[in-house]
Amino acid sequence: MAKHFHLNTPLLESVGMSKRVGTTVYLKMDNSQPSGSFKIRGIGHLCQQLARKSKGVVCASGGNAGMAAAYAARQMGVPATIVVPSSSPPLVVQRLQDQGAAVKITGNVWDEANAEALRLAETEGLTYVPPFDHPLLWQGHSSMITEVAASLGPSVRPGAVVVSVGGGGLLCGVVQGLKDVGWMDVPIIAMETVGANCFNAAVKAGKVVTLDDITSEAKCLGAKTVCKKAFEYSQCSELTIISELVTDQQALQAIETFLDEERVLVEMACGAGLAAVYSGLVRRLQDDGRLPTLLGPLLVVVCGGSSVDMKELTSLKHKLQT
Ligand code: PLV
Repeated sequence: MAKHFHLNTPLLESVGMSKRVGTTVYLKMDNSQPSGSFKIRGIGHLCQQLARKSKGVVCASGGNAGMAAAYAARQMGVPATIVVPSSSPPLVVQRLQDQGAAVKITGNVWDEANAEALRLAETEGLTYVPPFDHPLLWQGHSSMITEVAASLGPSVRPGAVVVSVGGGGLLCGVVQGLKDVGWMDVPIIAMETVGANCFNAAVKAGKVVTLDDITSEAKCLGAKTVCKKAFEYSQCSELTIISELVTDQQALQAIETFLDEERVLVEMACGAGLAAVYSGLVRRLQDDGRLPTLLGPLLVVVCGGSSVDMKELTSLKHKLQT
């Protein structure tokens, strides 16, 4: 069996983004992972550790954690059941089935699908695969930063890192990776959309809180409660984590600009991160003194995502009227 299920992804310089920010922007292209997103790093690692002899895995997902679990399970010859909320577009269900998974649609948002996945794990004796809240996931995700450090070489370090936050697993993995390579002082810009803002709400409240509902179209950011570890990191004085929000319209515009300029289609969860550059947020943070005026290279994690195609993009444009 392969050592890892994930790939060492390209680190590309973006001319268009660099022009906008006024510093070199590097894109970590995790959209090109097998399964379509960074999720395979952590989930592949977790499945290799916990599901080798499993009679089956079960994962609740907005889509991409499920895609990664289904991919890893197929590689391991283990059956996969993925529970998705009804808010996930039909194309996600199709793609999961194409990956060989049995798909169950339960509840309206991820938290409800997760309750069903936990129930199935219990009653059917399946291995539960969490999408964002587990140390093995964070360890797996941290490989992304180790790869970036190797690509950039010892003389270059990022001025800041941009990530999207759903349940906070990617953020925790990035923090761990930054620690591993000695970049703990590099500021992280943690991006969410309005209406899928559980991390921002926790930072503002000074404690983990649960959102009433997910009203954003970025359904893969749609956990109602951020994981405890991500919140703890936000309170850690050795780290600088800047929590910021964009609107769905800004995330969608970012997807379109990214498609035009980089010729890559990503979903809303990733668009939220890209919007940090395209909406002018990074520049604003510099103007406000929250990031240095002379900023070192900006690292943007292109987390990817399978919940998008041209039809879905058109439907989002219609819904959000951009
Ligand atoms: N998506 C999870 C959680 O959904 C899922 O089930 O697929 N970018 C993309 C493309 C994602 O799919 C996700 C998470 C994130 C970013 C955020 O990662 P997280 O959850 O580790 O903060 C509810």
